[in-house]
Amino acid sequence: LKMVSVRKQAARVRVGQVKHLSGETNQINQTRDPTTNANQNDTSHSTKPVSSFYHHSAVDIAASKPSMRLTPATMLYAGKSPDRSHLLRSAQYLHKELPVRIAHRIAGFRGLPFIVGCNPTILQVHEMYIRAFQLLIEHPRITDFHMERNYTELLKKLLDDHRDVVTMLADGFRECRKHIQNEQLVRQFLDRTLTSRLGLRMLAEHHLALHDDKASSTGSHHGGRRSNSNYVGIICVNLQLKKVIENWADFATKVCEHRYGRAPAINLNGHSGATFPYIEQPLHYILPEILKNAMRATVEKNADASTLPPVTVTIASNDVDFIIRVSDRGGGIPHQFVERIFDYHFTTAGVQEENDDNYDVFGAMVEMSNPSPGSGPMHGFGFGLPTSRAYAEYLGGSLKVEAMQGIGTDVYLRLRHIEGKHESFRI
Ligand code: ADP
Ligand code: K
Ligand code: MG
Repeated sequence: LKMVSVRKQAARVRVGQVKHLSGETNQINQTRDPTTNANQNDTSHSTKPVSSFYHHSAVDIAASKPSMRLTPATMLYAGKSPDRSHLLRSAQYLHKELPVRIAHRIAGFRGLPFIVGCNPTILQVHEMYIRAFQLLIEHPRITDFHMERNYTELLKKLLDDHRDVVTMLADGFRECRKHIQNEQLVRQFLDRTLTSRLGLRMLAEHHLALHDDKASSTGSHHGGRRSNSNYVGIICVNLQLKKVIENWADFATKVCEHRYGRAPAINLNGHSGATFPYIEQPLHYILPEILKNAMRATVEKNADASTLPPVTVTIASNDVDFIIRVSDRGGGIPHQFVERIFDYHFTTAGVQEENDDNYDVFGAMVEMSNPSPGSGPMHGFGFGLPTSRAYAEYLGGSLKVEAMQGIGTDVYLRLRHIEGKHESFRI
């Protein structure tokens, strides 16, 4: 009982903290909250104070419900109908599902140790989740296409508002790490929050993309990247893995050249003709991180050599999964670090890197569809490997690193096929 009341007290203090941070004395008015630009021009939704949701039973009720994760196959087959009713059904599913998932995340923030939950940056993200929850549950049920349009606009806005969440969490946890003894706690919270975010964004983007499918099939042109017959929502029905890898190899090469003045070649072999249905999004996160790591190690290890040994990417695809191996000759990973490379924030990047003006967590990750080489960082946040592994595992796969100290490193990314022999993953 004592524990419970301590928790309650802590929660109350936290509410006070939010009020303080947002500069309001009585309540946080979402349209005037200076700590975030969310909802600033939004007049269509109620202006209930965020703080009211700290005691709101709606969060608890939603958090007690299980999440309904979809298989990509379900998304694929539910993704087309001539009368566009699939758009309604998709929105109705999200309308039910998103608040549940967000409530789970809010419960995660509430469960953080007090000293961590108080961190201003983490508190700000916590607040963004509450705000999103509020907007989503207050949206009326979706019964017609007009409502569906409204809802889609809301999704777009939320995707945009939450764009920097990973950066903010990385900053926040870095700031309060000195107070945390329990590494496992950080890992668990970030793994869950980041993978849940990946799932949420994939679902929301899938819904938005279903609209685009329609637009392109009626003849409007589409930036050239998506050829409409290739996609159902975010699912590419015949993904050419080699092409995706090549694109990110180009990107990583440019980042590497920008940082070091040169970059190793990247060779591709194995099943380079493999084509299958898959979702590109997670690859857009994982591939640049692995490739940048391999290139960095290669350049730094061979600083005095006139030629750089190439990075070799090997593809294997079978009826269960596909595997991408990235091999470099960057000297491997020193024994004393091997256990730590998957810790969030662990990096061997120097202090100098941190003072770099380009220091910005995920140049590549945030702007995945529109990367701007040279603006993203080569390394330095220590998020590349843990985030990539969490994403791979979320999708029923794995990420393994095998270092040959003195020679180089092999990274194995294994992902399950959408329509493979084994049970599919769920989003
Ligand atoms: P960051 O790249 O920001 O340092 P990562 O999580 O991507 O963070 O990697 C963590 C650390 O693991 C790196 O700082 C580096 O020391 C080590 N590492 C990762 N990949 C390789 C590799 N291919 N070769 C050697 N060391 C590596
Ligand atoms: K790391
Ligand atoms: Mg990295």
